[in-house]
Amino acid sequence: MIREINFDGLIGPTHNYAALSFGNLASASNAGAESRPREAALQGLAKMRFALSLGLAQGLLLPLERPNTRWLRTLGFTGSDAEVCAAAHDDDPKLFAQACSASSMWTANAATVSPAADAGDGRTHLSVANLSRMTHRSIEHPETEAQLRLAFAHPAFAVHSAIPATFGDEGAANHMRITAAHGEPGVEVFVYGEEGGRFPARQNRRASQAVARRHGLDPARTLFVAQSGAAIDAGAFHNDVVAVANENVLFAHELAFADADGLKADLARLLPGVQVVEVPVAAVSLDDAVRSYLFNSQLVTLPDGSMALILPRESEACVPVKAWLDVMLAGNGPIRAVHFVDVRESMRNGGGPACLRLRVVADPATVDVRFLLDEAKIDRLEALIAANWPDRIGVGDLGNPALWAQVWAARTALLAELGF
Ligand code: SUG
Repeated sequence: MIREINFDGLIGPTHNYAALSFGNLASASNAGAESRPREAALQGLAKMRFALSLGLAQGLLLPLERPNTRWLRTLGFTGSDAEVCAAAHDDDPKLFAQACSASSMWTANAATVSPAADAGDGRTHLSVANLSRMTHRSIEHPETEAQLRLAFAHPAFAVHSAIPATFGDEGAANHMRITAAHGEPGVEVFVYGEEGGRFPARQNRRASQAVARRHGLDPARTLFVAQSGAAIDAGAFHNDVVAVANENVLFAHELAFADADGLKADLARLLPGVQVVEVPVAAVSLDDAVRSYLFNSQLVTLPDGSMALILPRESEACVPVKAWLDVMLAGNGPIRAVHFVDVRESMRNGGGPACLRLRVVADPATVDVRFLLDEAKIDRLEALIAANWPDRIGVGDLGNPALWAQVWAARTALLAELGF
């Protein structure tokens, strides 16, 4: 049966706060804070467990190998893995922090996915994102690609390598799909940023166009729309910080797009049943939207056909956002329930519930079962994380050889547990 599967990134044992993402306000403001990798991974798993309890299909992607000695070797460091790490840390602590980042947890940036119903050849297409605008993220794509080729090896899928780094591509975080139902043909909306503001625009229009071309999308049902400069300047480094779509519903901030009226008119023309739930700036400022991550929520269709939002707790704590949600629930719009989850460790690096998952519309029977989750597997993963993930990492700890040994062993234990 075709359904939406959420593949969450299992939060890796090197999760830390190194302030690597310029333009991501949470990442910058937590520079140097002590992280809790074990807590972070358990929070992520609790979210996955909650999604399962709602009757949704849930998968996972694995943390990448960090510290990334393969990358450091390409930069001239030599010797054993520990020698490579020690030399890199001594020579260039910032570079070494980039090699240590657990940023692959944010799988909304792993790839852009076009379901089979939209693609010319009837296959589900995944284009691995190059993430070339941030050094620590630009090193994810080779391992991400290897993993996606395993998970989606079935002929129902086509996995494409990252496009050339010249054009920044940040994956599904800048892509939305509006459709009557997940398995039906949809309108794909690619959102890009224009340079010239105070922060980098991470998604390039030509990257989006290349992905659409490679996926064989119908140009008449594909839209390319610009993010508003005001949203990027307020810290919306990806479109999914100010908008999210699910089936026929687009949930967005009034200032998310450069031309919101044009987008709404195009959607109404292409999919007459579309419903736009727009939050006015008068109710929630862009600053509050970015601080609370209201739109970085998972908008999901439950088995009874109704829609619910899975939001970060920070949305509940933000007074104007909570007030707006209460008014929304009292009305008769398409979103009928809200649930708050604790993903604080990820949030402090700018990653909310939606950043942590990659949506793939497919038949779960065509996915490598090692990447799919059930309650029993979550139990086993929780025990493994409790036993192997570091409790805390301060930025000063990244140079500690005992930490490298612990995190490599933790990942090896994870791969063995999952049968890799
Ligand atoms: O790319 N943060 C990530 C957060 C990604 C969120 N994803 C989506 N919006 N879909 C980023 O900026 C911070 C890492 C650090 O500073 O240590 C970081 O990479």
